[in-house]
Amino acid sequence: MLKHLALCTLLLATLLPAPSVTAAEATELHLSDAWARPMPPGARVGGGYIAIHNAGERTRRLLGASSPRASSIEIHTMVEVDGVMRMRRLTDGIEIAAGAQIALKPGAEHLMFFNPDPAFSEGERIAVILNFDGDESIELQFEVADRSGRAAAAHAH
Ligand SMILES: [Cu+2]
Repeated sequence: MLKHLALCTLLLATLLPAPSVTAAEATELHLSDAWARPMPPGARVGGGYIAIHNAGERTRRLLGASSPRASSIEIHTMVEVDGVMRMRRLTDGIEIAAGAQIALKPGAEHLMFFNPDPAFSEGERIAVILNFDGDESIELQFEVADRSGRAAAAHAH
């Protein structure tokens, strides 16, 4: 556990040159592997993915997100409807149990960026603010990966 926490802190330090935490106390939420998909020309939406580790002792919730590069961001999941996978908005956000790590990833929960202009292109960084319960907001950069979906910012851990 300690090793994991240390690694998370290290990744946070690497990925976030200027983390801003607006909560009164230091965050127990460790964010890593934040990346977004490059968008084909003309696309109106883009997908973003991230791992969130709740190192605290109480359940937390990701409530929403915003970015200067999108008109809005929704939290989506994928559900099967009549044999077809469809996206569905999670209006209550995503719960992160105490001690748990969740991963937003392709084919599962994800952030949906609406109307990025210009479209996300490989190699750029997208500023995003994630809003959690308890009035906690964390700003970080999502790195746009190559088309294979492999993020330069991705670290196995
Ligand atoms: Cu979506």
